Amino acid sequence: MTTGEPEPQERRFDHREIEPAWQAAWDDADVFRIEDDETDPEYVLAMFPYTSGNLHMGHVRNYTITDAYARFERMRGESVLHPMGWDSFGLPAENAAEERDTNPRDWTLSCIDSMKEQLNRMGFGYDWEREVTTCDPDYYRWNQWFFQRFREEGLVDRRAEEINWCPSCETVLADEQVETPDGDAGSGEGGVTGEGICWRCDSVVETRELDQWVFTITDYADELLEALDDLDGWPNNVREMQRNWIGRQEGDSVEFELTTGDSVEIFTTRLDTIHGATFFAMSPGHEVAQRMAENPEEYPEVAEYVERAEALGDDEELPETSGAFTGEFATNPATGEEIPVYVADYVLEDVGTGALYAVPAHDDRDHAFAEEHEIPIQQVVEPAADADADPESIDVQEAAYTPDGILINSGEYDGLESAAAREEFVDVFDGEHRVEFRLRDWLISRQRYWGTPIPMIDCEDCGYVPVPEDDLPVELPEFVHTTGNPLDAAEDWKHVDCPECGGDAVRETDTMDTFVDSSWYFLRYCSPDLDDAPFDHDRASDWMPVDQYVGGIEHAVMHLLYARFFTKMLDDMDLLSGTREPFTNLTNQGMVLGEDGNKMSKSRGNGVSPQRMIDEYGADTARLFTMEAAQPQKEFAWSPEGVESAHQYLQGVYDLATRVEEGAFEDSADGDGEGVAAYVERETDATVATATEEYEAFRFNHALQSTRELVSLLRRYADRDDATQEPIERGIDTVARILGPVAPHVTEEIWSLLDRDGLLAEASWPDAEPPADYEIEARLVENTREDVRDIVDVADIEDPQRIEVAVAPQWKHDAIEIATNADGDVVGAVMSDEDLQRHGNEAADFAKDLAGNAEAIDEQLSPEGELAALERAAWLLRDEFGADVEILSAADADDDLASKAEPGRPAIHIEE
Ligand code: ANZ
Ligand code: ZN
Repeated sequence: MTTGEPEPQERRFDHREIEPAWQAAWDDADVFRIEDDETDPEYVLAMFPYTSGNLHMGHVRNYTITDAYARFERMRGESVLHPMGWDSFGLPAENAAEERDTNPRDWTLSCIDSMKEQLNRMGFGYDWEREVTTCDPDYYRWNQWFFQRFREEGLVDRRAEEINWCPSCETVLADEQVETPDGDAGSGEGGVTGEGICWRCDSVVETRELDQWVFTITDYADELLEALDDLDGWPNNVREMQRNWIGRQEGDSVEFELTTGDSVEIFTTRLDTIHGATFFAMSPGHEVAQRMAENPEEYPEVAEYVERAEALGDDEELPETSGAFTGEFATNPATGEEIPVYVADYVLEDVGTGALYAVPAHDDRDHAFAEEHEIPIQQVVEPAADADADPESIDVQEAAYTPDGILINSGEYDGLESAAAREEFVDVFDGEHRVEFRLRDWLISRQRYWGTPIPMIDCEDCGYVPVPEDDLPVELPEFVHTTGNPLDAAEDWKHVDCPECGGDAVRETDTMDTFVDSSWYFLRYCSPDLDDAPFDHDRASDWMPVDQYVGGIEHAVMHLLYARFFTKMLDDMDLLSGTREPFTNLTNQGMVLGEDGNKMSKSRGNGVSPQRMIDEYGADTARLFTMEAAQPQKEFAWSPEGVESAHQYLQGVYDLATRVEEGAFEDSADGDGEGVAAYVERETDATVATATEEYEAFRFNHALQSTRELVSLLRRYADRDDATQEPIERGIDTVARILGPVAPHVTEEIWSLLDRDGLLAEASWPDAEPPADYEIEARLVENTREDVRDIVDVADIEDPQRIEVAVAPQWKHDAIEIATNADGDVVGAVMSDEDLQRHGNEAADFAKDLAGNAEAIDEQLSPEGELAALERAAWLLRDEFGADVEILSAADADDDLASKAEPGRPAIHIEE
């Protein structure tokens, strides 16, 4: 800056003006549009929103991440597919329609309008020509089409399932429509087996068995599980959650004879322990237990226990050790002993066969149960010779010993290893080796209006007949306000002629689970308007899989598993070629917490409205703040100071750009000024290198931090008399490009101030040549500055006049080199070097210092390198302390001073 003038006022941008203007400019230039003939673009995708009508901060964070990444990739020359759409079916729209005297369609479309406007105000760059809306018949017709194709492939089944039924409304209720008697709406509690009441009429809800449609996802259980191992781009916790959900268990089933006369099949993963079975247990839902419960005269305790178990809500359970003795016994086929039979809630109905033999000596839950019910504990496995545990130290009366080992107390099988015993026992006890999954088939029937009608027709004579392809889509009829399912009430819609015999028939009135919609929307983006197929085979095969998928952890299991399942089915049906997995890389963004550190919520009143943020500070500030606050995966708390700081920072960058525009700096500098300029250039290069690496690694906050450091350097430089146009202009140009993906509007404004061609959104990412040895140099400079501050501080120097900085001589560098390569005897190795011997005691002392911490020695620059680096940075010391600064080689420095210098740690002398 030229001298003597008064400090001009900071120039500020007005986000209310520039943000809409740049959004319009991007739109006019079709920046975010991607052509159909593009080959394999970078596919960047955020989970599409449910159409609640309101964008919340979680959305803002999610969508800022993908938008920033998409813009970054575009600047790097990639063609980028970054689409958006609406997950727009679902129960809340029906509720809203009931409350507001409208219908789900109009309600949903108005929500979409308002959310789209909010997204656009955030400056997110989507290819809106690819917008996908799941409640649109042009979309959901393909759900129906898939249903028919899957059915042809044998992947659709219809079977009896338990559902909630309101006897007075005469309708099926979703779990969310069942309330607890004290009015806990939508908790799902009291569903199916509970004492729930109907949300509409307060009648007690019954359970009924109704036939429901399922997709047989279990056919793919093995592949869905195994392929997780190769999904390296996914977080481990998500893969683990899917593994648990699929829950593969390999074991054996064996029949036990009961004194009731039943022959009951059990499932075990530890058939080797069968000789140690001291009781038998089955779940309250097991058919034998159910039969007993229906006979309270003979089985009063079982009847009472089963009733208690059935009264539990979905996420309630009885104590782990609770159970009822049936009075009956089972014969242990291994020992011929009679063991007591219990009904116990810890045995789950839908795992294995719902019955087990229990071995308290080798299973924790069985052990706890045996202690409570005073059942004998019999050890049958002891640690193998090579195990960590000592056989003598095992006391199974105290605690179960659960690992595999060597059989004991097992008659002729003593001495066998567990694994070998399991293999042998399957034959001996006439069992069957089985692989069991926890995963159940996917029940897609929903007894609701606002979803995709299941395209089947029920004919008295022909049974279920598919709606012919030509008649698709089966569109939803007008919504009517009714107590039951509006589809049941839609008489005109419901009654049709059977497509096969022409006789009287009725449509299926169930609609599909909305997870069907989200299982393939990412494919529809490839060809959103196609009207003779769900998506273009070639294009989808080329564009898929999604390269970067970002969304909430709440979708770790269902949505992601269903989408994987769909992709595999479609690939097997040749609708895709060679795409077995939909999402290569997955990021789950962390939560945005309220200022108080709690989850944002209406009831706490700690929410922050994106609307208000945009009005007050602008989209750029909101985006920058959320991206600076933490790495995408981490949660962070909202902070008004953080928002303010982000805003002031952007204003500062803008102000500096206006000074560049005005040409407020010198054309050229000489001497000192040249060195300073070189330093700024080097820092600019280094920032580019760091930012590139960090953006690639999805650590945007690190990139933004180093950009902030560059900006503060540029501002300090700009305040110098010898500041020249060129390094500042290049610096600001670079900052604009690096900040562009995160704060796209103000950086466009800067771009145009700098008089650059075209739009920043379409400009190239800065070149990323990292300066040689930058890290080492930065550390040297930082340490030296710290040391000077410390000395000034400790020696209480008020006005330093002259600062001498001397770098270490070559021989110390040589000594370090020898020390790092020495095995053990560092002093010996150093002192056996002839050149070093010449430095006598000084070298010996230095070697002793090194010996203490040879491993901890960092890599160093050469003495010439240190000299050059410190000369470049000398101006920082000069500006900070207002003193003359002299950087000296060891030879030029005073002997005393030079002798104190070490590589990486120059010696410092300060005169007052
Ligand atoms: C006898 C046995 C002995 C078992 C032993 C374990 C250890 P993990 O291995 O925990 O994943 N099981 C079988 N059906 C069950 C059901 N419906 N509900 C709850 N538990 C059930 O699960 C496999 C074991 O869980 C099986 O092996 C069975 O207990 C129990 F020393 O059988 B085991
Ligand atoms: Zn018929």
